[in-house]
Amino acid sequence: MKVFNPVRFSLVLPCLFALAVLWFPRTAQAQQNWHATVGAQSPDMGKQALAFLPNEIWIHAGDSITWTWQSDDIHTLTFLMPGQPYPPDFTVGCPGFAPSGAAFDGSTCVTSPPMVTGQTFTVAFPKAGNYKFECLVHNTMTGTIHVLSASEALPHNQGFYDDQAAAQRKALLSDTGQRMRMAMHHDGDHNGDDGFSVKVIHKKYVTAGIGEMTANPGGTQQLAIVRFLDGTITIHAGDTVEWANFDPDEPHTITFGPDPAGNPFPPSAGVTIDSDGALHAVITSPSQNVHSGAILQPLEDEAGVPQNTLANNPTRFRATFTQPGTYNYHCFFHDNLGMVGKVIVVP
Ligand SMILES: [Cu+2]
Repeated sequence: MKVFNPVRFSLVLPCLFALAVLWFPRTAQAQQNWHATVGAQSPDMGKQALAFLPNEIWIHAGDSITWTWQSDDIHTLTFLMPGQPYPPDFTVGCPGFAPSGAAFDGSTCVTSPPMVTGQTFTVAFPKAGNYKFECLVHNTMTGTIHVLSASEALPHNQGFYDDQAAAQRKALLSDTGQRMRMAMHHDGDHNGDDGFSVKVIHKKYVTAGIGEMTANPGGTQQLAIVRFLDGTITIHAGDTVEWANFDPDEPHTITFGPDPAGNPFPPSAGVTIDSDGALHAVITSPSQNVHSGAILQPLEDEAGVPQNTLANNPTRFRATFTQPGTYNYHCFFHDNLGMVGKVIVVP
């Protein structure tokens, strides 16, 4: 019969504690889970930070990162294979979508599905390397993960990245200055009665989105104001309204009636092109369905790639209203964030 020995047993617990103290910090260091965020927005959703916050993180091989989404504009978190072409359609993934917890080592692409506020996605990084990541919906949203070997020291801790994310979020969402002023200058009735302008067709202007792009060593981030500025306007029958996009990247549409069933980028039938390249529709009734198609800034030209022209990417849409009435419109891409407007046509 085994006899209970109080002296020897009393040594067991302290020894276990000592082992735990020595062992747990090392495993935590060897396989740390980091946290970062995807997107951010103002309370009214009108300002969207199209950004990974922060967008540059140093970790050890074997660590993982959990991203939490913080906007109602959709984003993906995507690691393409180095050199892989940027996929043309985010709905099909890179191709396909990975489950949360997937490992990325550069040999196979890993992407989350498009996600919104509150959703999370974890990626594990088993192999040292420098990995670019991006959003398949917004190609101006990029970042870099530096995966170091376990023997190397890391430059920052989680607290640093939390502070950096907060600072970047604040900087992006409060950044309205110059573009906002330009847009206000752009708004209004430039019909020539100030004595300076050339006499032009009686026309009113609406700003369809404003944006600003910024960069840091980790990648690019963007503010997008997904609003029609002075989007509710009153005009006379026969007047023309011009919508212009001031965003470096985000497409917007001016859509009267239901959304088009298929591809939202081309305009609906009957939309013509003015001699200066702007799209133009004539709207004769509040029940008429008219879709501008996407108005957006042409992408930057790259060496060896055919020039991106205004013909492929109109930045302006005009509509001439012939009859009095109330004409509600919205942006195909951003009406869920509140991007809507109204043209009131009086006799
Ligand atoms: Cu829009």
